[in-house]
Amino acid sequence: MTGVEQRPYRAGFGCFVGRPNAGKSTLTNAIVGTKIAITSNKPQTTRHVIRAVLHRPDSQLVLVDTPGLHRPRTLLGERLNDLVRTTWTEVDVIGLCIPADEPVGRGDRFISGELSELKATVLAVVTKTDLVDKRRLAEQLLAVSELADFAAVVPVSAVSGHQVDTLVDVMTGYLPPSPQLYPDDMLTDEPEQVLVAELIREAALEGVRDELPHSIAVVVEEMIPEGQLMKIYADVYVERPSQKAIVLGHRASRLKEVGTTARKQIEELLGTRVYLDLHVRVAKEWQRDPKQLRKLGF
Ligand SMILES: Nc1nc2c(ncn2[C@@H]2O[C@H](COP(=O)(O)OP(=O)(O)OP(=O)(O)O)[C@@H](O)[C@H]2O)c(=O)[nH]1
Ligand SMILES: [Mg+2]
Repeated sequence: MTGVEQRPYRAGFGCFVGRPNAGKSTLTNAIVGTKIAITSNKPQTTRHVIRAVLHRPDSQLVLVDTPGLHRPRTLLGERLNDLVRTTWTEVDVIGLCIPADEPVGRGDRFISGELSELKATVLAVVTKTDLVDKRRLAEQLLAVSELADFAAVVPVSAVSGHQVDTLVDVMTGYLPPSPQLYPDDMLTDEPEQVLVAELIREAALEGVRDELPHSIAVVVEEMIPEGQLMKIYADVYVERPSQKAIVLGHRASRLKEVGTTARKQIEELLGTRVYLDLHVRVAKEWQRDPKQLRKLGF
């Protein structure tokens, strides 16, 4: 024996859960080092289950980004919560995300109660530590650790990068010994059309308020490569004509801005020049309509 311990290769699934806006998607992106999930300061930004893969020489951590768990008010809300709960039963390690700058609340208690029933290892992640001072952080760590019997409590900032590697080390430690699950170069199994639609939705969420963020859905109808150019045709759905007017803006000026912002992001993602054609359409009350939900991919 040389005294050097041979560590087995580990691979498995992890996910972050927590209230809407807790910072789950931002943290997922920070860990894999690429923008895979879109983020915004509006609650309930994430609507799909997105897998993002972190490759290390001795491990593979597959992070499943899920929507925030919330009290559903629509059929869409119910579907999203179902997605979250299904994911919980399929992962090895779960990080319950609680922002450092908000008091531990009923929502957090409710979620941590549900998690205690699962077979996965549950740890607490105190997010957005860059927003508070040391004293406040210490208080929050204490409050969070009193919530449940967590395997660990890890403070982290996805924005400054503070402790992101530590969190990965801790999560990886709870993965089972296993062969590699995804090929070396695979960052996500999300189809390109969906990633593109999400980048458009992220741009469309910028600057809109109240109910409107929830009413926006985006579907990429076509992506046609033409030489060095990718032509993309996409529909932006809203629920009412009045919302369509807001999304368009005066003489379609707002939609133009959305298109410009999204196009830059898509060009970065695809590594080609992009021509982006956006149409705004009304799909009446789609969040409550099973047929329309299916059409929009839920
Ligand atoms: N200052 C700071 N802001 C953060 C950090 N992480 C996330 N945020 C911000 O918090 C907001 C919500 O982040 P998201 O990652 O979209 O949150 P989420 O939990 O995925 O939200 P849902 O998908 O709606 O459930 C965004 O405005 C982020 O920029 C952080 O570490 N520091
Ligand atoms: Mg999210």
